[in-house]
Amino acid sequence: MVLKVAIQKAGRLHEDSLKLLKECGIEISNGVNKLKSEASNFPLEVYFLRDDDIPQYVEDSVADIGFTGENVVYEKKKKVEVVEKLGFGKCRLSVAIRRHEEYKDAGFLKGKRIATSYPVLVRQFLAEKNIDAEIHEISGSVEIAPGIGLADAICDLVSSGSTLFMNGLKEAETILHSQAVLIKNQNLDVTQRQLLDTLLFRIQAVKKAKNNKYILLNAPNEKLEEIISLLPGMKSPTVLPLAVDGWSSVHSVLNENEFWEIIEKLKAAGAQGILVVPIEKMIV
Ligand code: PRT
Ligand code: ZN
Repeated sequence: MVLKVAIQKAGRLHEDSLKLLKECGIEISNGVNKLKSEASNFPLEVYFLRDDDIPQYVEDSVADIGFTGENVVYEKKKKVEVVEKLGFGKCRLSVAIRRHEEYKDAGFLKGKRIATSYPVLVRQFLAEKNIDAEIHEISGSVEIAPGIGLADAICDLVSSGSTLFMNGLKEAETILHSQAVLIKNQNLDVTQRQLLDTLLFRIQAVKKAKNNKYILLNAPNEKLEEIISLLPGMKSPTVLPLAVDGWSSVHSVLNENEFWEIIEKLKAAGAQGILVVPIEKMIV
């Protein structure tokens, strides 16, 4: 019995999807040019597909699970379940208009022509706002539509914003925040579910490790109490005596979000020789 996973064949999610599997200790034999590949040390088969097709293949049990963008999952409306956000492929689906125009709210779109590759999500957005507008579905290069007079506005994926800028457009409103997610078929059997749980356990350990850093520092003993109070740690920080009298080495784990703030406070409290080390896996 193997678990069949669908990942993007080529494109923005391909490398990160393979990298995540690798970080989970899963070795995929090369052969990206093939449709299918196998893991040598985990009961996993990898199918390389177009991102847009992945929800359909997972719904139809051609693949048991898949890595694809939330934008694709919600646009395609297939019967699949989102199991886990994967932390890469981050972008947003936004309405954009010509740079010199003013957008106060979605009322701007009333009676306008909107070009997009996401007709389902745009229609849903317009319905929520109670706005009548014309949707022009196009499959690529949506950002050139206003320039050639095909549309008054667009709705497309944005990450850095440079594509919009280069086409004389500006982002007006975000309708969806998206990232790569793991989706699963709704009818997995017991063995498939067990394999998925094993994979998920590893994915979560990798994700958690990425959001945390291991920190080591030296502290004068009279400042230890204050320094320890600044550190969360997994349980509590580790404190070891240094070879020099009156000093200790303190080890702990810090979350990325509060990292800089705590480092500043540690320095102010007298911590020295602060080392910050990436964590590879984190199991709590
Ligand atoms: O062949 P296949 O169908 O598999 O690939 P594709 O061309 O449809 O998809 P691809 O590889 O471009 O994107 C795959 C997934 O990556 C998307 O479904 C999103 O979930 C995610 N993603 C993240 C993005 C972006 N960021 C992104 N910036 N997908 C597309 N873009 C495009 C956007 O459409 C626009 O043209 O990049 C341009 C904007 O980028 P910025 O940086 O200029 O703002
Ligand atoms: Zn695609």
